[in-house]
Amino acid sequence: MDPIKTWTPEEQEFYYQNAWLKSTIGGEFEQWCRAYADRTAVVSGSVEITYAELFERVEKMTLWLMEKNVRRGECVLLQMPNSIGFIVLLFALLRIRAVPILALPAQRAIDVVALCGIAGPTHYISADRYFNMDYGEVIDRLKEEHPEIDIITFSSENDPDLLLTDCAGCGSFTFNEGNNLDVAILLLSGGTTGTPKLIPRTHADYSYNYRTMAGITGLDGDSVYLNILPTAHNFSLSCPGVFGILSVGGKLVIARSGSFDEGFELIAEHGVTITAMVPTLAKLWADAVEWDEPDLSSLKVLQVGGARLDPQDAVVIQKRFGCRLQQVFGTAEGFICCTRLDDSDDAVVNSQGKPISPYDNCVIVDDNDRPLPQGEIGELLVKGPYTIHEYYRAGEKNLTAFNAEGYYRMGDLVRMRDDGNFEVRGRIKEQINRAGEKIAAAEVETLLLEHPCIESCAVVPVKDEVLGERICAFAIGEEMNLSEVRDYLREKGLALFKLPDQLVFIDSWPLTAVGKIDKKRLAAMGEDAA
Ligand code: OOB
Repeated sequence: MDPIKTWTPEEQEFYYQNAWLKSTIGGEFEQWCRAYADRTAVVSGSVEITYAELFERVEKMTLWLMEKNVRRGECVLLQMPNSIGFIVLLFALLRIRAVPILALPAQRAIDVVALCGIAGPTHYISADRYFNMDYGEVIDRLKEEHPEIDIITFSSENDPDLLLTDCAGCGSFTFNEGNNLDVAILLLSGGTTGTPKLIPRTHADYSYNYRTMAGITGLDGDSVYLNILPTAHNFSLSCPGVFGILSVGGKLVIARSGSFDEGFELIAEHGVTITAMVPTLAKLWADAVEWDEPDLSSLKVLQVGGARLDPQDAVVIQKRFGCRLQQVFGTAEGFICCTRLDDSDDAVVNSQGKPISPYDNCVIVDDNDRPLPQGEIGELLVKGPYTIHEYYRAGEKNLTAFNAEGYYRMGDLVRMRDDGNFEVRGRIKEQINRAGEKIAAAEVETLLLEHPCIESCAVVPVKDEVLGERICAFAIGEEMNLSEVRDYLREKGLALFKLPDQLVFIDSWPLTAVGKIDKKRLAAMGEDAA
């Protein structure tokens, strides 16, 4: 791995005194497993393993990966569905001090190939199939374009729960702690550009992230966390997520899907106390509660985040789930804001809460980066003990993503209420938030422009009852229908969640005063055209 830009020596000294530990995540993992050895660590399907068993599996996996030439300091691209195997692989890589790049299961060949081009991983590790995804295409493309990468694929046919118990290497492994300001993990950015960006999170900052969230959500050894969203996403990995629950000796329950049938059963069976969802899913489950009447009495906290939650939905969701709602507004780049369990109902329903760390620096600025007076809406800039200073190997893109003082530009429009809670009011980055999944308009536009019938195009978010926002593509050119366009983009390898939901052909572009395509007008036109 190349070195990355982190905190100044002064900041480091301050954070080591006030926020960070000296350990790495792999070292902390060993401490948890020793301290909570006999407790249940992970449940998946009919399998339950204790912390001691989890540690043993990770040790065996570590040796197995080393036999496959996985090395300290090298990147390894992981694209695994939620499973015990994923958790075991993740900790094994962290103990070797190889750097996992966490691709989402739904990402396809273009993304995976692009990520490999940037980070140069030595290995790609995935399952062969996952729901309607077949990784054959990804693997073929990788073999063609990156023959230097070793590919490891696990068959879900013989091992449907992806327990990966067969991966047991021989010999012994000596764990080597090392510097905890090294990169621990590379997360994927939601993206605003055509190519994906990699977020380098260090051991010190990522650990601070999950430990702080574990404290705020009141986790302890009796807590049971249900993992529904992709484990590779920051929300479910570290806010407090998988890492947070394991850090306190609680129980992690892995759901196979986002379906409420399965979820309700898991909550009742395992006494789930906390889970995290995106608004769309929370709304769906809240409706199902009405007619299914599940036993959700063990639930204490329902975290909802990743996309805007309508206040009216917040009220209904909190009532139907019968537990405390926590709104979470955060980013994989670091900064997290959330409502607290003892906040007023007004704050929980109408705001996205406060920063999780007293050391987060937040500024709300106007178009010229000038700080705005209290109460006004502007772009949120952030800096602090767990927010990155640059994307990995992103060159010029870092110049626009951060300002001269090293603040990360969230691209979100926010307002701070008088009680100090943030309200997310909109977005300036060209991104579509489709049910919590982030799509860079530029990525879809670039592919559309390659079609011979399309002369010019613009992709915008359009308000949607079910998805929050849908992807609407506007185009000038020879008319085609939506399914033709979707087939074409699918053929090009675009992930299913990034395919346009709506297509509108127009004759000329509405323009802003400075002559840019007026995307706000387009969004309104998309709403009217539906
Ligand atoms: C989470 O992380 P990302 O990296 O997938 O996306 C970050 C972006 C934010 O900049 C914002 O545009 C949007 O997602 N967002 C929200 C939101 N939470 C995230 N917009 C409105 N309301 C919210 N509550 O999405 C993420 C990471 C950690 C925890 C929670 C969410």
